[in-house]
Amino acid sequence: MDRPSSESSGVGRRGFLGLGGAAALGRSLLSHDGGWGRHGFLMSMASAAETSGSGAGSSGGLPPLKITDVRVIVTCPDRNYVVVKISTTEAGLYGVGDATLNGRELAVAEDLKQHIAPLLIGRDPEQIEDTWQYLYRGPYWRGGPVQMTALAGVDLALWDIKGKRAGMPVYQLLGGRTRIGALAYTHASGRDFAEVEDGARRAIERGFKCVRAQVAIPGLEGTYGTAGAKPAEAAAGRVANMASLPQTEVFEPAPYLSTVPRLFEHLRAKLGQEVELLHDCHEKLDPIQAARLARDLEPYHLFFLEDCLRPEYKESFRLIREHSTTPLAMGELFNSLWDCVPLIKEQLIDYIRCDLGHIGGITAARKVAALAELFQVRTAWHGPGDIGPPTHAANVHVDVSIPNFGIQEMVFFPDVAREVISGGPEFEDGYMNVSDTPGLGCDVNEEVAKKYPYRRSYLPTARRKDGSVHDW
Ligand code: CS2
Ligand code: MG
Repeated sequence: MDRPSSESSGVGRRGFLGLGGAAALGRSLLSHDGGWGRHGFLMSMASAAETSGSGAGSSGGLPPLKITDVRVIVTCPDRNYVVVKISTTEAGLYGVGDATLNGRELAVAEDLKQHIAPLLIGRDPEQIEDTWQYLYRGPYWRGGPVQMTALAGVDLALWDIKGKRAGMPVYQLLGGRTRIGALAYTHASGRDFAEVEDGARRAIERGFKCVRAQVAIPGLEGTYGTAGAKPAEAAAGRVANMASLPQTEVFEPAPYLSTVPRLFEHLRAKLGQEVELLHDCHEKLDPIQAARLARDLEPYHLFFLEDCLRPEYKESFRLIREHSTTPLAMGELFNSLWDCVPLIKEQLIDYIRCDLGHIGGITAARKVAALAELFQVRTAWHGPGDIGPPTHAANVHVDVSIPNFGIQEMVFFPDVAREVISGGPEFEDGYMNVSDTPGLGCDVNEEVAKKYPYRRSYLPTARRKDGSVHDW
């Protein structure tokens, strides 16, 4: 079946979208005599070659746009990052996204290079939702952290392009500001309570109003979240700490469950009530253990207790709720929008903390945020050192444009990382903010990136004292 080109039909994909709706579809079908039924039209919708259409584009009379190149930059300035750079037919107009998945960087990079880039060349970069749906549902094998991280990298780059083209920061495209900045938290960790207290005091002096506290558990080597006396941002998996094979940490619930409430008793006694305190369990607990911890922490009024349970056990949050009023947060290991639904609609959590970089980017996050809004759940997007500045920027663009923002985790990137990936949100007096630079506000220097080739690295794994595997 011959497919009329958009030039010959005069009603290309953009023309259809510009007119909008069924009336335009009818007109476009009627404008062809013979040989071009529904299938032909849909082929036309899908055809990369026809995305440009003819005449004026849909963006305020700007000419149509096509994707010309998708570059995947894997670099290790301080730790590994995967950057997606999407170029367009407009000279100098490109978007920068982040597709970093700690420990599986090359899997995402290959997915992007081998499977996704060919699908993007020739597409209209302004059709973000359509591209998201196409990449998510199109391949049949949907979901999973690798594919959703790749999709997030593309999504961020496309929002960046749209913002640059519109001459607006992305938060404006999302509906404009709802707040002056995003309340931020940082990490304080240490070998004992005094070290954690020192870390928290340093954070407070720096302007933070909210601090996540983790302490080493006596008798357990290298407990998660503790990095000696170093501030977390200086120790969060940098190259110097990377092992070429995973390190093994030891975890036992009994000493953990008895130590953590005493840590917060200490911190409240020394720091007072004003500072907001948080704690991350990192999916290590069974339901009844999590319920006990949440109950034991009640007197210390945490901002939230994070990721108590493994991501598979959403219904088990009911048990914690039955026993405690400590606010709960969950979600950094989710990679599907549908993971969020039961927790939100049953109000089993207070904060949804997906990783925008692993759940499909801004297009996914704004749906999660909107669902959460309807159930009085706030956002607390994952903001660790192992996702790159474009994802941190995306976090804050969403944060400052939604009504139900809660809190934003953040890190200070080292200078060497910023040499490669510049821009991103800034911290000031307890809040994160983005500038009014059009797009997401990040850029990548490909030449400098080449100076820092990929280095294989793994997150640690955990075992119980009896040698059996535990969740990290
Ligand atoms: C942590 C992360 O930030 C957090 O809440 O759980 O730092 C986590 O350890 C890493 O993202 C894992 O790579
Ligand atoms: Mg966490």
